[in-house]
Amino acid sequence: MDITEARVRAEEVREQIDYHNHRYHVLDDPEISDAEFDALMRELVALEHKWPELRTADSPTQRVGGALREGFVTVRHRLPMISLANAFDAQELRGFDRRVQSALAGEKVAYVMEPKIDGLAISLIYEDGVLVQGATRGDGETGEDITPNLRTVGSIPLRLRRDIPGIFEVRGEVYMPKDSFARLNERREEAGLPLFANPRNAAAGAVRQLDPAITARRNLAMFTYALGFAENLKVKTHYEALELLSEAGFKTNEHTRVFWGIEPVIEHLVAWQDKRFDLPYMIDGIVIKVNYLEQQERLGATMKSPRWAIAFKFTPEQAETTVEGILVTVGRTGVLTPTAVLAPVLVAGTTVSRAGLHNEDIIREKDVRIGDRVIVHKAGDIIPEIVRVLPEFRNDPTEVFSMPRTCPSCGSEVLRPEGEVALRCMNMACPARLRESLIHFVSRGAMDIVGVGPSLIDQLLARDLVRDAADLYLLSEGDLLSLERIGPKSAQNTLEAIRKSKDNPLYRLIFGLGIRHVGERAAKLLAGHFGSLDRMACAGTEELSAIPEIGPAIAGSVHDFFARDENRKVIERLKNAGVQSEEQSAETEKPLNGKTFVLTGGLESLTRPEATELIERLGGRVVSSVSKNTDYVVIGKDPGSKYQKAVKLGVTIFQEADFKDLIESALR
Ligand code: 0OX
Repeated sequence: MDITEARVRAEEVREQIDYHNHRYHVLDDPEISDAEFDALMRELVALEHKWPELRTADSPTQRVGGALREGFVTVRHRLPMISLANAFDAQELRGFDRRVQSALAGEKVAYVMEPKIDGLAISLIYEDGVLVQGATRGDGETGEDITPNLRTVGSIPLRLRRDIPGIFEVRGEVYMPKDSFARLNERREEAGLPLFANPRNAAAGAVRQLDPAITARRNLAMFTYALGFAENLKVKTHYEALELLSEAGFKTNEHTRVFWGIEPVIEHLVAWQDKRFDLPYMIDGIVIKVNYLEQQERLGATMKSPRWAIAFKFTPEQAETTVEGILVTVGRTGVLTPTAVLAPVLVAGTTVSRAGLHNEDIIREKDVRIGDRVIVHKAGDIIPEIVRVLPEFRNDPTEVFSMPRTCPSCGSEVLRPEGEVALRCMNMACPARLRESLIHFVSRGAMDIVGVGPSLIDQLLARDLVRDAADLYLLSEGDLLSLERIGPKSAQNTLEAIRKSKDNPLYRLIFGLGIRHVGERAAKLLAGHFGSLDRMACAGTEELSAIPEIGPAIAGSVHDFFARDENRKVIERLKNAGVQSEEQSAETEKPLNGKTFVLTGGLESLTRPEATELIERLGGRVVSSVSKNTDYVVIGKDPGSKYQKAVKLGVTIFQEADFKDLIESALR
């Protein structure tokens, strides 16, 4: 391949990546697997690596990296980013409508209702269709330039899908989906870091990272809801503006509706009271906007907010209940976690009967005591928490809660390691720790052993059939049949799932071992670096912390883990049981992974079976007929109708020489 061909191919791949990125992040309707998407990305990275002059600012490869910065630059908004006035009940909405009507001399008014996303307002600027700047709202006049961070957000197009020349500004809200927020806080709790109170704070923290690679991992998204500075765009209504945004490749909210007059708007609000909890992102109200832009212009704005829009704010969902007890459990790393047991109460759509108290400091700070009346809410609509105690209801003398000084499971003394907020049971053989370690080992992100869950593990422990993870691989059918509620069929399935897990990729085993601070991502980095558990076990902290993204905390705990005899023994036994502890030449690493080829005509330098063998060895697939899903058609002498079809469908065509180039560069 020469540079001219590479340029054409790079653009082709970019178009495909943009297309699939849009399907995944904006339409929520992917057409290809992650592995196929990764393969496209790798092809583009390879092309841009070989010919750096092909790298463009709007290339999808620019989403991931970005250099570390020292601070943010302030930018002035072309048009101020004003905020919305609030309404809290139907009467206030009717007041808003009266003001609108009287300013428009009683004209009929159509209103657009859209969910009010609880995130951060952002402005994006495109120049001739390419994203050139992304900034925070700041004080409305000036904000901070956070372009490299926003480039990592999958639902923000790096180039527009519609031809819009000149300067084009859009506005919207960057947010963190509820499930990403919950996972982030879980990981932070495990690492002993302070938790985010809600998805908005978590998103704010993510976009203000000086290292865009961190933003990239926080899984942010963006809804756009308005045009900013946009000349020569002929739209009459706000709703049309949203349609235009959607065509240009932005994510707009699917729950947007238009109503004539304020009464239907008020009626529709009722449905939202419940519906909001079913959304995968947090909303804190509904925005109501006058639909006709010409009417918007006549209404204008006050110093603070537009007269043509208002935010109906939901009252935050809180409920009152009683703390019936405080339960202390022991996690797999030995951390003692207190949880408040509550009299069941309905909050944000579900019944809540537990609330995490995190650690002793937080219990002291909130002064939660058994028997207290408390206000509860759900952080990010999902995680139940005690907001505050109502001390006025404390009548009987109550005791300040203290964490136990011994482990509630094994009775050994607990310690509070220096600089940590958590108490820990240090006994490696503690039954509660063992139980949690096993549950973690078999869990989905780790060894993913379907059918082995907490209740089976409890039974296996109670009967002394397992004492560590390696014992799972020694279980017999008879062992399983001796347990309650297990028949021959389910025993067979369970044994099969256990057996299958032996061939898992190495990172799953590393993650499953439950080494402190080693989450799924660190496990992948370690597996990628060492390629084998034995090599990893021999590494010193220096080598470990030299791996990009592996900090001293992870390096230290990996080193400590392998220094312990009992851990080395379990690993030896896992290996003896046949569990893979080496990285296999992973599917995902093959250069032609996910690529389909069609061969047509006679090849001169190699036979068909040889060509097929080469393609398959590199992860590709050879199929017999050409379709729009075919990646390459290789043509030899006297190609048949497959060649015509490839031309018609626009599939990339390789002459034999190109094909050999591709194979050679892939084999290197
Ligand atoms: C939101 C949201 C915020 C544009 C004109 C005045 C305010 N958080 O979802 N703001 C606006 O509108 C801006 N719309 C929204 N949907």
